[in-house]
Amino acid sequence: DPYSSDPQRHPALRVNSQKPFNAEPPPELLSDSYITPSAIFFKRNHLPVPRVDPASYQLQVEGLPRPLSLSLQELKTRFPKHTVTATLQCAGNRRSEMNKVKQVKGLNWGIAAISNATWSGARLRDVLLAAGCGPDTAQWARHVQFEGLDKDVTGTTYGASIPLNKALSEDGDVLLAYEMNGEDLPADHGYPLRVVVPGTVGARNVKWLGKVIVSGEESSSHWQQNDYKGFSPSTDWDTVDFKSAPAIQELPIQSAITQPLDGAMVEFGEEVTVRGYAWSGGGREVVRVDVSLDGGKTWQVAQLRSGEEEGEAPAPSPPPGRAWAWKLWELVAPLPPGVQEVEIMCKAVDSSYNMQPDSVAPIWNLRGVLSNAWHRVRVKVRM
Ligand code: MTE
Ligand code: MO
Repeated sequence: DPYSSDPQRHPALRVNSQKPFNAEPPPELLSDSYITPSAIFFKRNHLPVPRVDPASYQLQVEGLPRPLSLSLQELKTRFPKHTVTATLQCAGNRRSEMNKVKQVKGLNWGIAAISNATWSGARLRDVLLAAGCGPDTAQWARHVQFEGLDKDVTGTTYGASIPLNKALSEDGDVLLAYEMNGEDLPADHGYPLRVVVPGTVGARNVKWLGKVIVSGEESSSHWQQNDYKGFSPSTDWDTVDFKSAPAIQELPIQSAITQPLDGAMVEFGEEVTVRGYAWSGGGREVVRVDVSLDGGKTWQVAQLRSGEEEGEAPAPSPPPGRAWAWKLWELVAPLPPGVQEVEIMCKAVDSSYNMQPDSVAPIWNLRGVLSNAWHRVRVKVRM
């Protein structure tokens, strides 16, 4: 069993698939802490977790004038340590809502294939510069490919790529991370080294990183070429042409309600506390979350939280274009009078005034990715 050396996991996780291991935390745990504890951070593995010996580990850096082979020690000592708080979201987060419209192919994620952590490591930019990346490189190179050390039975490794300009940008904050939440990366999250590409879809944040290749081409991997792309609702598996759509990089604006849960009971005459998360890709800051308790007739603006402690002074706004972390939000409001059931909905707005679509059908796609319609939960009122 290639999965026999997979690590132990937290029992609170909701398991979507055991082998490979895919799991998300219960939504109400997600909004309990601004920084998601690593143990309940969502886990998305395509393959068995490789066990990597940190003493003999070497990262290969190829495609540049001075190819490098770097030990973990060299990565930690030759390059300044940089820390970034960044939210990771799987392209398939909230896929289950697409499944309700029409069957899609993929893991049936709820609303918690998203989590927020503090990552530390060397800047990818610094490593590429050390390998001789310079003005000449931009003449021919466009992409940075990543290869994981996790393999399928045929020996094929997980792989993905990002645009070279994201990797080289001083404001891109792309990390070769060896720490998550102040500790060594856990096995499930890429020990000993992973790429963290803030603002970019989970799939490009390659774990158990073995190789970095600067190239004129995108990664040729299945996950870059024939997966993680968006299509029209009318595209089906007979007509889909994966070459016709770009690989997902930055994700669109997203928000969801983590409390109350769908189907919960609330007491008549009491106020209801609505909580959730909101995040946008590409470093676009969430500037507002609107919540409706009456099916969208009226909206109230939620309180946004971008720090750990309730009542703590809010963290200073990140520089424009570098808002990598989510905001948690809360609204306490009376229930509308005279109703037995309430539909609560939320929608977020980012700094480019991007907003979420109101319904799923117009954004439905065969792979169930980019599911970011207004999130709705129904609660019953006990009279
Ligand atoms: N990297 C490797 N090597 N293998 C993988 O299966 N899964 C990707 C990405 N990096 C994956 C990988 C996907 S699709 C996602 S959403 C994120 O890792 C999930 O990261 P997490 O498990 O740390 O939450
Ligand atoms: Mo993913």
